Amino acid sequence: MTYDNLLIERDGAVAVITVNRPKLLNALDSQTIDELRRAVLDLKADEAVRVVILTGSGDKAFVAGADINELAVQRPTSGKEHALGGQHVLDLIENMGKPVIAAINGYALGGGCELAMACTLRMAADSAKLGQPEIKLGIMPGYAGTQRLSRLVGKTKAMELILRGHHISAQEAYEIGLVNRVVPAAALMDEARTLAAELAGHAPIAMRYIIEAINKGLEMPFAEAAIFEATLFGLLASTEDMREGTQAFLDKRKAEFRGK
Ligand code: CO8
Repeated sequence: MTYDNLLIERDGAVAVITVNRPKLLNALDSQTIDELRRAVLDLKADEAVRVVILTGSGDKAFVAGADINELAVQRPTSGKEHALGGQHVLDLIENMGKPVIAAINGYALGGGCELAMACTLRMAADSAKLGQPEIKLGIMPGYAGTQRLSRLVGKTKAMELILRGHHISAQEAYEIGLVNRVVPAAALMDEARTLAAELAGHAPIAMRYIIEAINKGLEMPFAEAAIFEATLFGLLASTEDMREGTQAFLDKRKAEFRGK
């Protein structure tokens, strides 16, 4: 599959998607959103890929938002279609069934912050800046940022970040629970690859069900979510990986998970 605005690299069980429009700080135009959709579906279907890293090209930006050149000429109907199209792609990322690590190497603003929030885990360079500055353009988040940000950091912080539209540092993002970890900028990709390698050694079906239990379960009443969890737990008992994992512990050896 070929892409104009993405770079895809495969290294064993880990794939790296790089949004590659550095002159526009990796802003997401419709074509890039569609390329992301195709890349995510391709990597989801590829059983050899167990973990994905998502990052931006260059050292200045992860993604500086939706492409404002397109936003400037949108009409009500096309605006809604753009927002729904982007939401669909972010849903695909969130529910890909494999951990997706956002390696936030610079500005993650607007649609860029929304993209990072759809990822399973977020690691930020200490130089990164995050925010939802849409209000300054007379608009609001459209890739479900009002919802994901409130769920990740709580209503109080989300209201302030989205209404003020200011940028926050990676350290502040860590303190409010928006990112999992802050690392020196020069070490970001090495750290992301180390985490990806760790996760790639885990049982893929168990990881898929954990992501599903947390994502879907958070939208359910607690008691139903707990039953959903128990059902997925039960399903794991049918996997070779469960037998391998438990037997390896008893044999005092390292488990080799095959995703079966
Ligand atoms: N879209 C288009 N072009 C952009 C964008 C963007 N989001 N961000 C930066 N660029 C361009 C600049 O215009 C500039 O282009 P040129 O060199 O041709 O003048 C180039 O990238 C470099 O940017 P700057 O010169 O501005 O670099 P600075 O270091 O001075 O500033 C900033 C960096 C602070 C990141 C600044 O570029 C900025 O504020 N960018 C805009 C950030 C923003 O507002 N993002 C939110 C956009 S709205 C959004 O994401 C909504 C999502 C939901 C949409 C749903 C429907 C589609």
